[in-house]
Amino acid sequence: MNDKWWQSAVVYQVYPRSFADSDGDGIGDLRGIIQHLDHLKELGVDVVWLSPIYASPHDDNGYDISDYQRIDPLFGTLDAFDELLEGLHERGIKLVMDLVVNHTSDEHPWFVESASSRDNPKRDWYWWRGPRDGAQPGEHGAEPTNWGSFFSGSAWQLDERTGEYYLHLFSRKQPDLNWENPEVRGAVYDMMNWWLDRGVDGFRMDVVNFLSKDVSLPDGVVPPGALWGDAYPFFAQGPRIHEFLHEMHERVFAGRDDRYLTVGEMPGVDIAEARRFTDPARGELDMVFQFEHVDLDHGPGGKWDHRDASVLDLKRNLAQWQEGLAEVGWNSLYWNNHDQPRVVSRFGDDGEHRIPSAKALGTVLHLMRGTPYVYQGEELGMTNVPFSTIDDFRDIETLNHYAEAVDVLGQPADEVLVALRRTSRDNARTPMQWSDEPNAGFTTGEPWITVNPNFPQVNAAAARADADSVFAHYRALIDLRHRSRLVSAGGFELVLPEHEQIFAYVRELDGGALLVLANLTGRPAAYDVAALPGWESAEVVLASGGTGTTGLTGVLGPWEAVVLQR
Ligand code: TEU
Repeated sequence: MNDKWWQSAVVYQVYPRSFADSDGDGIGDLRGIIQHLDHLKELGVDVVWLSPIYASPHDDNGYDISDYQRIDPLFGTLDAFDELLEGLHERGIKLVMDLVVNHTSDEHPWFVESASSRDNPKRDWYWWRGPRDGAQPGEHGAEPTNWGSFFSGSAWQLDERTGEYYLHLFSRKQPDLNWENPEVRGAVYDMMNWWLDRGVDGFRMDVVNFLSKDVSLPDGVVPPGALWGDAYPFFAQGPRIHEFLHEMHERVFAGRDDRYLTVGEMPGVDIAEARRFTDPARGELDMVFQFEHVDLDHGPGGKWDHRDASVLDLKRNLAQWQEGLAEVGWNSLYWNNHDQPRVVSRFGDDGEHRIPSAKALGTVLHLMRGTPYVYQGEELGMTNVPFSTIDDFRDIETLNHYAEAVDVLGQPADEVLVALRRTSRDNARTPMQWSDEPNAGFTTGEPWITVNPNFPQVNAAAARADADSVFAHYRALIDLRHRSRLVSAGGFELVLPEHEQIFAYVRELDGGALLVLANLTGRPAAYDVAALPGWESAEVVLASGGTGTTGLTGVLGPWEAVVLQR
């Protein structure tokens, strides 16, 4: 594969609600982002992915869109948007928008029309079905299928007026669009072209592997102890998904140059499918977000059911993806986004070893093959949040889960809270910590969600002034990817594969090689230098421990990471 620009690029995700508030209403906005562009420039990222800023009732913080071509007044205006785009482009940074077209808001005019009567011309733009055979609308168990929503409860909502149910894989305010209908697809492609013509550089596509459903809508198997059937086989990688994504490519990107980036968010996708989605010869997507490594600490009961993931689990899984996409396809590399708890609290150590563990995790991620994504605050080693009561949470998934677990399943509230503190998406959504000023410098008003109380220690002003900070280390990692084709294009080989503490791999290209060695535990880790032949006198190009690192010593300190080149 010829080098593509995004192989040596790093993407930074901005979650606008929590990035920076310029007008004191407690909610981040576009001008707030504009005021902090130099932070991104200094970090050295190539692309910003902006989570949704479109008009929305904010049932799911903007992932419920009521107008794809308007900016929500909470965030600003189209003028402010153009200014942001210009400010980024002036700094050589591209802007990728969030594309949320598996569903709209129920307040989108398309849905309002669709719901207005059974014979409305837009009725078929969404998934409408009558009650199950013989059942009355609204009756217990009358839903057309036994599918559950990601946000608890049934995936079907009865519309009293027309006596039919509509499908919503997420909240009831996020009805699923019917991609079988060519008018729906055409309307989406027009909207995408409108944004690209305005100057944006691509799209991150929300749950894009869910667009094609099995139109017979079968019931799912109900797992033991679960309330709902498992519908995943009927909406993920559905029968027409590759056709739809290829059509989108043809209708939106094919006639343009190759400055754009497309990344598909794909919960549950496996290696074989990911290879198909990203095979350049097929003309679908540039890369995917897969979920296997961030699902490793989920038990049989799903995301709220924690199990420990070992270093072996993590590195084996990441290495499988490296090998699986080695010849064909491309992967995204991420630990964090707005849906995941903070990596330093999850796979690292957010206490004594916060800084070295954040650096070690960043190192092993960034130097693999793929395009790394940094989620706002990750470059500071931001941590999970000590939420005290259910009233501290804001996320619909979290709040609905709490209500269902406590009220329907009768689980003890304090146990459910323990799971929320560990896993809730709100851990990623507290305000960006800019400084040690009130509210971490995020807002002069009352923040929409609590600020992590560790902001006096963990903040951008302190990190930018400290040569040994997580920020400085992320800068160095990004710089290394820019400079080294070993990182952007080299092959990948796992070394010390059975080591229970160390994640180590070699990147090789044209006779040169990089060795990445990281201890992903808080205990010293000894290794056999003889198992790494040829690396004894290699040069250290990057180390998490700062200065004084001297190549292969046979032992790594707690969370120590070192990168050698020969
Ligand atoms: O997320 C899709 C998704 O399946 C999950 O990661 C989801 O966030 C949830 O945690 C599952 O347990 C995307 C967006 O990233 C997310 O913010 C939205 O809420 C969701 O789609 C609906 O648009």
